[in-house]
Formats: sequence, structure tokens, C-alpha cells
Amino acid sequence: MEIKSVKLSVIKMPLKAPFTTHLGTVVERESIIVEVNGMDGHQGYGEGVAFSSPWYTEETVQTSYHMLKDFLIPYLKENPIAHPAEVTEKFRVFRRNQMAKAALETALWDLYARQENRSLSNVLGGTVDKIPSGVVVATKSLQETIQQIETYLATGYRRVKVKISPKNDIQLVSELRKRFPDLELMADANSAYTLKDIDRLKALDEYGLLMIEQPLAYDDIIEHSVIQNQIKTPICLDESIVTFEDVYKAIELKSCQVINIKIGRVGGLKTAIKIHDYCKEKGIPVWCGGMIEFGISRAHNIALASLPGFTIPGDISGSDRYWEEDVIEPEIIVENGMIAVPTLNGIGFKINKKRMQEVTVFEEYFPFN
Ligand code: OSB
Ligand code: MG
Repeated sequence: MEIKSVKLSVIKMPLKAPFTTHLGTVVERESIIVEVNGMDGHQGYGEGVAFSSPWYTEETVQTSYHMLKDFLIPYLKENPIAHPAEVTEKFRVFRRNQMAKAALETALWDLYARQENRSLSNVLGGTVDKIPSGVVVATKSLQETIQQIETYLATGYRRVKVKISPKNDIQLVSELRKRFPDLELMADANSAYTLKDIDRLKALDEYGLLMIEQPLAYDDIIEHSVIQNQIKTPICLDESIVTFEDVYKAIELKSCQVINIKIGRVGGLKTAIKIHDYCKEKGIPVWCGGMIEFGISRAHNIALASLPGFTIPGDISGSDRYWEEDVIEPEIIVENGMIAVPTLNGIGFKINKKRMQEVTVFEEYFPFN
């Protein structure tokens, strides 16, 4: 792949409404958009999904920018690749920094697919032409949560996820069950519990949740197996899965029955697919997680979620879930609870140049000659 230059753009946009977990509230999203320019005139796009502060993982927008500018882009310049599947192995010389790596790796996949005149879904091995869409409701009050769920159900979303902690869990889940007895409902704890809370987690077994996501520490695998052994509701791991080896350990130890795959958290599409393939072989269902992202990352998620092991609706909602106006066109839309997998080349969306300009706070070019 002959590369002419890479461009990094830091963009910033307010969310339509605050997104609240027990760890804090997100009101504004800052991201790095990576544009890779091929010698042949094609472009590929990727999106860094680290947040402005390290509340979800240790990376931030600033650490990602530093990694991209000072290590990953110079390394790619000095070590040309023939195919995007080579990038992950090459980047192993730099430890971790998964989201920074994924931002550049995903842009190279998009560029490659466009150069091949194929959709990214086709290049990755996608097998479906539409994917089911789930939505996350993360508000401060029960009242707001109920209102939002009603709105999203009316627009067709198939599955709802709420955020729980020992402060709201039983009350929230039992109220929602009364209101929405048949709803495909799941709960994400973002590490709000410890082993001492086992009784609270056992009590949640009564409400027919699809799964409980990441109840224990963000870096735990062993104690999740202790909990999973004592509750019926499947545990899904999110934060604990940062590498393929983490998946191997979690499955061997029976720490979970489901895995949430986020391209950024695992360092790119290559590892995401490796995890998907392994989970499929082991009979572990996977779904695609979300990062309150813009359209570029959303488009990569759609392509990934078109692979056959993604049997559970992911946190892939429409552009209008979070944004007044997204940075891609057309925007991502949910129809009857489904999102169409694009058939156009690459990620299948164009950059909305006008919107990009409005939200860009900083940009920088890195020529390869
Ligand atoms: O834990 O899945 C999570 C958003 C930001 C950080 C972590 C998580 C989330 C979500 C997905 O819950 C939200 C979305 O993108 O719709
Ligand atoms: Mg989660």
C-alpha cells in the first residue's frame, strides 16, 4: 500500500443529552479522525475512540495523539505494508495503546477496501446485509430512563441496555420489568461491584436480563468466574478484554458467557476478527460495543458486526442517537430496528466536509515523502 500522507483531525461535538454512568457524565465528545491518503488518490478513514479523560480505559485523546504522531505514523512511514492485516503484528513493538493503534489500522482497512473496489464488510468476511440495532440509555433518573426507552422502542430499537450500580440496580431493573415485561433488556455495571456484592448480583437473576456486563473490576478475569459460577444470568466482559489472550483466559476460566468486542479496545479490526473467530469456535456469542462515537467508527462497527458470530444486537445506534449532525453522509439510520450494511466501497460513507470543518479544533498533516 503506497501512502502519500496521513492527516489527523481533532474534532469536538456536544452530545444531544448527557450520558451518565456511576463513573461520571459525558456531555461533550472529542475524537481524532485519521485520514490516510493513498498514492492512487484513494482515502481511508479511521476514528480514535479514547475519551478526553481516562475514565473508561487508560488512554485519552492526548495520549492517542502522541502515540499516532510520535510513534505509529513514523513507524508506518519507515515500514511499508502490503495489506492492512499486517499492521497489528508490526505495531506490537509499541506496547498497548490499543485505541491509538486501532484509529490508524481501521483507516488502512478502509483505504484497502476502497482500492480493491469492495465494501469493508465484504473484505472482512461479512455475511449479512443488515444488522440488528441496540441502544444504550444512560440517564440520571428512572423517569428519564422510562421516557427514553419509550422513544427508542417507538423508533424500532430491538434491545435496550441500561447502566447499573449498587445505588440503583434492583430498583431500576424491577421498575423497568414492570413497565416493559417483554423487552430485551441488559445491564452494564462498568465495574461498579466487588465480590462482596454477590447477593445483589444474585438478586438480579430474577429479572430475565439478557446479560450483566462487566460487574467487577476493569482488569479482572478470575473473580468474574467466581460470580458467573453462582448466577444464572450470563456475564459479558467488556473492559477486561483488551487482547486476544484475555479472551482465551476468560473462556478457559469460564469468567463469562458472552463477549463485547470493541475495535478500539482490542487494538483494531485484525484482533477483533481473531476474537470473533475464536469465540465462534468456542460457542461464545459476541456483540459489537459502542464508544459514543461518530459516524466513521460507527461505520467500522457495522462492517464488523456483519460477520456471522455477531448473533446479539450490539450498541450500534443511529447517528441521531447522540448527534445533531454527524460527520458522515448519509447519516447512519435505524429502520425497523435494523441498520443496512453498506455495499459501496470501503466503509461506505462519505465525509461531510462542511460538518467536519465546523467541529475541527486542530489538524495536522504528515507527508510520507
Ligand atoms: O461500557 O459499553 C460501555 C460508552 C462509553 C464507554 C463505555 C461504554 C459505553 C456504552 C456504549 O455503554 C454507548 C454507545 O456507544 O451507545
Ligand atoms: Mg460496557
